Order: sequence, then structure tokens, then C-alpha cells
Amino acid sequence: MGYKVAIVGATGNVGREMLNILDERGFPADEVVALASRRSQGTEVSFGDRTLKVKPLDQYDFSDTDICLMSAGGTVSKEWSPKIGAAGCVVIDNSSAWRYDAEVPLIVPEVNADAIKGFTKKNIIANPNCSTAQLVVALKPLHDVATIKRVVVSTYQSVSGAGKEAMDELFTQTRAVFVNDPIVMEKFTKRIAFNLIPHIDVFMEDGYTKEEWKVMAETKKILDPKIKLTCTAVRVPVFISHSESVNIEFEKPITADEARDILREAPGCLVIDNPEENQYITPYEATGEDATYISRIREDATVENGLNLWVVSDNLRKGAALNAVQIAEVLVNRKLIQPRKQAA
Ligand code: 11C
Repeated sequence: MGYKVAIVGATGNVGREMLNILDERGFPADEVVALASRRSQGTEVSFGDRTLKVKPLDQYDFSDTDICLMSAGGTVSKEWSPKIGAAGCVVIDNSSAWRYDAEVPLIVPEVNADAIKGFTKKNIIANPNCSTAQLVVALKPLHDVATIKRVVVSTYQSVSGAGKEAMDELFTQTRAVFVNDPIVMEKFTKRIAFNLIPHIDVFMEDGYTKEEWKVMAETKKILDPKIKLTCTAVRVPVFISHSESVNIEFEKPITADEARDILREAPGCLVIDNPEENQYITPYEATGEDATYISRIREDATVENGLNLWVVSDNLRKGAALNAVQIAEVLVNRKLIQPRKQAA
């Protein structure tokens, strides 16, 4: 007997990836249902070698669905997640709507899987921002050994983080540059082709962007509230995979060689770090992969117990869809939920 799983936002970048990953990992689902707004009703999405017809969310009855993977933005999640949770279906939400709610666990399975038990309060589990997910996967094993005091992170975020239309904008602008067409800006505030933009999400009163604030607040909630973290988030003309330059100050001494050995053994991490042979990771190479890649591990001689890392991961996978499916796997493997409907 398997689970019944619904994907809300099934036609989006992350929703499609959720379907791919459920299939790739052989998630124990008897039935998978693709949901979206009425606008997408009847659209077809792939699930393995099958095709699913998208159904409207507002006409769907969740009473025998076990897990809802939700990737439809904060507004939809704020309205729908409590209703779906109240119907007894566990929501794993990819938006920022519930991440900072004390009654909602914010989970990266390699880092804080045990915190999942709190999900029963609202039947909602939050998935972090993509920039946070890959960061905490890399930080956790080092924090366990040498205790992180402070992190300075600069992100180089691909356009897919801003959705399908943003990917189209990078493509169209790049083409326009070559054929001398006017550059049209819709999703981004400045031209993204052959440029980069130090502005992701809205500006807050203190001058930081909401994206920068999220990385700080989510790292504290997932990993350790005592860690001090500051972030500069930058959009770059890359289609998929986010990169991060990470400077870390530890309480205890840790060498680059020790960090390399620790990260080689750590869940979800893959170390590629042999600069003499030009072996380091780029976003192009991380795309379509599950790992959080770590390269350029160096000691920072300007502080006591400091290290620098280069961290890259596919933002649609570990940053979103893969992490959500891994959370669902924790629910199943730890027997925290049971299928509600007998298989036909
Ligand atoms: C971006 N990180 O690259 C954002 C997308 O809070 O889940 C994800 C926003 C979020 O634009």
C-alpha cells in the first residue's frame, strides 16, 4: 500500500522537478495528482513515462491525500496550506509563507531531520529558500566539529530561482543583444543579459534584501540561532544552479585539509577541490545533480580559525524539489504518516 501525493504548482519550474524527482527516487506513491490554478486546467505534465492532466486546486478534495508538495508561491500557500493540513494531508511547502512560524518545522533532512516531529501542530512542514538549503548542507558538518561563530556569504543566483518567465527574459535579452533588438525588462529591474544584479526580492528598511534576510533567518532556525550571518545576494546570468562564496569563522581551529575530509564524508556533500588540475565546480556542471558541491576550500589567514568555501547546487533540486521530496521520505521512513486510502 502506497501514498497518495498531490503536487500544487505542478506546471512551474519546481513543480515539474518535484514530479521528476518523485519518479527518479521511486517514492512509494500509489497515485500522484498534478494540481494548479484553473488557468492551467487540462495542461499535461510528465511523470516518468506517464502524462498527468493538471486539475484545478480549488476543486480538489484532499480528504484521502497523504502528502501535498506545494510550490505555488506564498499567497496560495497562506490560503491553502491550513485548509489542506486541516483535511489531514501533510503539506510540504516550498514558499516562505510558513518558514518563520514557530509551529512549523523548517527542514533540510541532512541537517535537522529530527525537528520534523513538530509538524503535527499545523500539518505543515516548510522547505527553505534555495540559497539556504545548499549553505546549511555545507555548514552543518563543519559546525559539528569546530562550532561556527560567523559566516559571510555572497550568492551568485541563477535566474531559474525567479521562475520560468525570468529564464525566458535572460534568453530573450541575450538574443536581443546579438541581433540588436531592444532589451525588454519585465521580471528583473535591470538588464540581466551580460550583467548581474545585486537585488533579489524586495529591499527592507535596513537596506538588505528579503533574500539576504531569509538566508540569515533560515540558517539560524535550521542550524543554530547563535550563528551570526551576513549575506549579499546577487542575480547572475546563469539559467540553473546557485553558487555561493562562503567565509566562515569558527570557535575552534580547523584546517582546510580537515574541512575537506569532513565534507567528503558528509551527507549530501560532494567535494571537488583540486585546483592544480582545474578541478572545481561551476553551476553548469551542478545542474541536474543532487549534491551540494564544495570546492576552493582555503584557510582564511585574516581571521583566527577562518575558512573560505565555494558552494554550488542545483537550486531547483536541492534548493527546492529534491529537498521537499527528501522531507516526504523522512515522513515515510520514520513512519510518521500512514497511507489513508487502501490501494485499489
Ligand atoms: C531566488 N531564492 O533565487 C529565490 C527563489 O523564498 O523560496 C526562492 C524564494 C523562496 O530568486
